[in-house]
This record gives sequence, structure tokens and C-alpha cells, in this order.
Amino acid sequence: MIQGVDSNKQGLVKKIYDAEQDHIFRYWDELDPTQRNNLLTQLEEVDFDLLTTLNSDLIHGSKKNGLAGNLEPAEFIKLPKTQDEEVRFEKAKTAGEEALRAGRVAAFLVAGGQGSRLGFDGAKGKFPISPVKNKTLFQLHAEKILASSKKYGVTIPWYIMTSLLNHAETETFFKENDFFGLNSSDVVFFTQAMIPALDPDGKLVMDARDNIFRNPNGHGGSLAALKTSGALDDMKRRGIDLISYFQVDNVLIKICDPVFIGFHVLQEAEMSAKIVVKTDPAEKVGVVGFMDGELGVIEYSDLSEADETARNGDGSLKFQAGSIAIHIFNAEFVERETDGGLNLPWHLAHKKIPYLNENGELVNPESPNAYKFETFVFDALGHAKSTVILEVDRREEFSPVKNAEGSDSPDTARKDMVAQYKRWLQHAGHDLTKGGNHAKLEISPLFANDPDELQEKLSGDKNLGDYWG
Ligand code: UD2
Repeated sequence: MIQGVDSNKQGLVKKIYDAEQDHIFRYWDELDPTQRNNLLTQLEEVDFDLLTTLNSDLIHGSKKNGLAGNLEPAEFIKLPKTQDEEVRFEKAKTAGEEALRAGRVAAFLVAGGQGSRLGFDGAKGKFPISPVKNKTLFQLHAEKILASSKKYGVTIPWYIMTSLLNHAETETFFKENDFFGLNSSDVVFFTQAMIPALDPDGKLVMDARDNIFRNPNGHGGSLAALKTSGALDDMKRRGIDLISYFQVDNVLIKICDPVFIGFHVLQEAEMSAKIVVKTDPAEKVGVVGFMDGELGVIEYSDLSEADETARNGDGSLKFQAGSIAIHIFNAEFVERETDGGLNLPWHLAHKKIPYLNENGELVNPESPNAYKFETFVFDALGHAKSTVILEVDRREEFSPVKNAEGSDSPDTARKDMVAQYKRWLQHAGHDLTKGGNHAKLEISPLFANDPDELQEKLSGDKNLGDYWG
């Protein structure tokens, strides 16, 4: 056993030896008191029993190869085509607007991920993206929330989940920018939990002499974090019972969409999901479907090629309900889901994880060397007593910034934003085919947050010159 440990930490040390993870004390004698404390504090948060189970079930056990069993596509509410369907959507919108006006809705952003594919050094929300003003993702989201708050005459509080990787910089960024016009007391930050990675022998990975490698526990961790951070209690105090969930990377996100909220409320759903119809089998979005009879999202990496490319009689994809990671949760559902902790399954990812070699040198491996564990929020869909799956128009609601180049990149996101603003202007009666190349068009959410608002703002105003950015 290692020496120099306070008596109140002896139990923890014993637990680590019992779990056969004592290699993490290899450099103990070289560490100063602060470093020793760092290491023990991290270890205190580790659930060793959980890691033992994950090692045996996921790394070495039968659940290693992901999904098995019978997969079936899910039904969804399609975009309205007939007049009756239009009426149904209008009714939903009215119900959603009522819920918003009654102050029942909160916005909830998950922003604890690393965003490593984008290659941006910093929290992804700080990425400058808007075509003219170069507003960041965070600013765009903030302005949409502010616009909706004004429109419905209520405060829409905004809960933002970060992780240890980006919490401090996210909070600082909001402070430096005066919360983009929002009231600071209505923007609530909290962190999700972290979970250590394991090597193929089930051992914790050290990436410094006083540090074990940990990653955020996946966006599924957001449900438990809502509870443990006190955010759910804060919602209760504010009279909020509907949580409008979104990801940081979607520039076209309609935050607190009344149509979606309305369908959710009218159908007494507990958790709902928006989808876009997938036409390219290779598109990297999960699909909403049933796995052995349980509703959930089948991750794109888990769908076999045969299922991915299977088609219906009319030529459409069999698995076409592409999940765009936009949900509504009832606060009460989240309360129930998190009763007793995080009740979601764990997923395994084989990744390149930096580690200390036998000589104590840091190595950045070139191929996957260890396993990360994550939970996914959409696995909660199957636990909801009732669910709405709603199709939306991809051009109006989904353009994520994921990669530095190519598809789902800043370039495609900016193009999609400009195309949207052009459609809105056309809807408002302005012909953009004449004069000028409006490649860099931008409409602030604070000026108009949807096509009808824009039409109203511009009514009678045929000279757009004043507005060009
Ligand atoms: C996600 C979905 C995919 C599709 C797509 C739509 C998963 C596994 N896949 O793909 O099916 O819906 O989005 O854009 O979700 N995050 C956290 N904490 C974490 C991990 C992630 O807050 O521990 C946040 C992250 O900051 C981001 C969001 O979750 O806002 C999505 O994470 P991602 O980029 O890992 O998911 P992605 O793009 O693989």
C-alpha cells in the first residue's frame, strides 16, 4: 500500500487496490501534496463497480458488438401536405404558443462535448459562424431565446450543460459578452459527470503522473446532471414543466418551436424527437426505430449496410427517420428517469487515447488503444409512456457544424443560413433575383426569428437597402 495518505482516504486507497487499479499509484512517491490530492480527488469520483461491469460486459462480454436483435423503423408525423394536415399543425402551434406564453418552457443546451472533428481549439459554441456578422453559435442561440422571450412576453430560462473540458471557458465567454442581452440570472450553467476510459485489460489510463484520462459521460448524462445540479428544482421554482433540448452545433435550430411543443403537449407525450427524412443512406445521423420492440435511435454506426440501404416499395429508405437530436422532455419524466441515478445503457467507443508509456513519457497513439464509455439521451425514448416523432423541413431546421471541411462544415452551414434568409425574404415579398449577389446575407434573430415575423417587419418597406449588412 502507498504511504502518506490521510486516514480518511485509506478506504478509497483500499478500494483501488481491491479493484486491481493500483498501477495509478506508480508515481505516487514523486508527487507533491497538491498532485497527490488531485489524483485522489479524481479517484473519489470513480464508480469502480460500474467500471468492472463495463469491462466485463462491453469490452470483453457479449454486448461488445453493439446492436443485435430485430430492428424496425418508427412511424412519424409527416410534414403537412393536405389542408387537414395544415389545420392540425396550426392547432399544434397554437397549443405550443399557449405553453410558451404561460412560461412553462425552458431551453436546454448540451455543450459538454469536445467537438474534436471540427479542429477548433475551444468550446464549440464559441465558433464564429454567421455569414456577415460572424456571430458565434452561442450568440445565435442566445438571440433566438431572447427573441422568443420577447415574442411570448415571458422569461425563457436557458440551462447550459458543459463538462470539465469547457465549463470555465464557457461561463467566462458569456460573462465577457454580457450574456448576449439575456439576464444573467436566467442563464444557468452546470457540468455533467466524467467517466474514465479503460485499456483492453480493463485498466485506467494515465495521461500524466497525477491524472487519469476521463471523458464526459455522453449527452445521456444530461438527464442526471439536470437533477444533481439542482436545475430541475430551479425549473420547478420557476413553474417550468417542459424542457426544449438541443445541441450546440445546429445553426438552423428552432429553439422552443411552438409546433413541436404543441404536438408534444396535445399528445400528452413525455419525451419527443424531431426528425428529417434521410434520403442519402450514408448520411451520419441515427434513425429513430425500434430495437427488439423498444423505441430509440439506432446510431448510424450500428446500422448494417443492408439496413442502411434497404428501401420501401416507393423507393424511400426503410430507415428514414433521421434523428437531429432535438427533443422535448417533461420535467417530471426527467425526474423519474434519474430516480436512483443514470438509468441509461452505456455505449463503447474504441479510441486513440493519450497515455504514459513504461518510461513515463506521454504517447499520442496513431490507432485506437483504449475504450471510452458514453450514454446517449435518445435511449430514454423507450422509457417514455408516450412520444411524438415529428418530421421537419431539413432546409429550415437542420445544418450542423461538425467537420472542418466538406459536409456539415462551417461552409455548408453558412450557405444553408443564407439560403434560409433568402427564402424568408421571398416569403416577405422581396424578389432577390434582381440586382446584387446576396451571397453574404444575414438576418438577426432579434430582427426576425421566423418568416412571418420578417414579413411583418418588412411590410410596406420595399427598400431593403437599409438592411443589408
Ligand atoms: C449526434 C447523434 C446523431 C445525430 C447528430 C445530429 C449521437 C451519438 N449521435 O451525432 O445520431 O442525431 O447528432 O447532429 O448523439 N455532448 C455533451 N456531452 C457529451 C457528449 C456530447 O454535451 O458527453 C453534446 C455535444 O456538445 C454536442 C452534442 O452533444 O452538442 C452532440 O454530440 P456529438 O457531436 O458527439 O454527436 P454526433 O455529431 O456524433
